[in-house]
Amino acid sequence: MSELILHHYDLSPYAEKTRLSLGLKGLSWRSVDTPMNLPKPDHFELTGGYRRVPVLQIGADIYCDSHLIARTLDRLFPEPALSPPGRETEEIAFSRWAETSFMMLILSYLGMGGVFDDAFVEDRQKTMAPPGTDFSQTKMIVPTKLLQLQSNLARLEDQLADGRDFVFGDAPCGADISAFHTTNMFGAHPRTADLLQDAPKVSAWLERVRAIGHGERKAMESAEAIAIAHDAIPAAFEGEPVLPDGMSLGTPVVVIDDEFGSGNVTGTLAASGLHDVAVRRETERAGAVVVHFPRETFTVIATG
Ligand SMILES: N[C@@H](CCC(=O)N[C@@H](CS)C(=O)NCC(=O)O)C(=O)O
Repeated sequence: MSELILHHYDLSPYAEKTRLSLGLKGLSWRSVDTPMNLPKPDHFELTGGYRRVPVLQIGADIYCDSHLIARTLDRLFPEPALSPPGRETEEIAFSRWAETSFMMLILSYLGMGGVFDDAFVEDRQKTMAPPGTDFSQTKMIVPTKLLQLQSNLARLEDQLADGRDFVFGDAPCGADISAFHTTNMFGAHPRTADLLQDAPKVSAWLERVRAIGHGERKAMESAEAIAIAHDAIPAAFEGEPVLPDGMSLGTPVVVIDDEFGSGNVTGTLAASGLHDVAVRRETERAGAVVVHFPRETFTVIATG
C-alpha cells in the first residue's frame, strides 16, 4: 500500500482528531502542510476544490473529511478500533454531539473573543454564511454561548463521573478523540479555561487522550504528494457499487458538503459503497484521482 499522506495544518482541531487517530493505531505517516487560508492551489489540485482539512491521501485516492478518514483507517488498520465493533452507532452519535453543537459553540466563542487574527476571522466567515452577512451583532450572544458551553462540558464531566479512564470505558476510541479536539480548545481563552477548572474529570481525561500522541510523522512537500498521486492508480472498488437512482458510473456530477463554504467538487461518479461517495477527476499534475466523501453529509447532483 502507498504511504499515508495527511494534508493538514497544526492548528486545525479536526486535523488533530486525525493525527490522534493515526497515533492510536501506532501508524507512520507523511505530513503535508496546507495553507490555513485561501488560496490553496496544491490542495485543490488533489481535492478538486474542497478547501477543508484534514484530507488523507493514499496514492491516487483522496479521502476528505475526518469522519470518512476515521472509517478508512478502521478498514485498513482495524486494531485498535476508532469505532469499536458493535458500538459504531454509539460512537458516531457521541462524536457528532461533540463536533456539532459543542464544537460550534467553542469556535464561535473563540472567534468573538479576540483569539484569532482578523485575516483568519474574515476568511472563516466565508465558510459560515453567504458574502455580505453582517456578523457585528454576534457579540450580543456571547454570554449565552458561554453558558451553553458550560452545559455541554458538564455532560462530558458526567460521562466520566464513575471514574472510567475514557468515555466508553477502559480503552480510548474515536469518541474520546472527537471530544478531545473540541474540549482542548477551552485552553485558548481565559474565560473558557476557567470552566475547565470546575471539571476535574475532564481535565485529567484530556491529558490521557493527549498522551496517545500522533504516531510517527515525517514532512513531505505538496508537490511530491501530487507527483505520488500522478504515478499511482486509484484503488479498485470491491463489491456492488451503490449509486443514486437515475445515475450510473461515469455520470458527470457535482458533490456538495452540508457544511457551508467547503467548496463544491465536480467530476464523474466512481464506484463506492453505501457510506461514501466517490468522484473521479483528472488534471495534468495529479493525473487521474478518485476523491472520496462521507455519504451522510455530502449531496451528489448530476450535472449532465
Ligand atoms: N467536517 C469536516 C470539518 C473540517 C473543518 O472544518 N476543518 C477546518 C479546520 S479545523 C477547515 O478546514 N476550515 C477551512 C479551511 O481551512 O480552509 C471534518 O470532519 O473533517
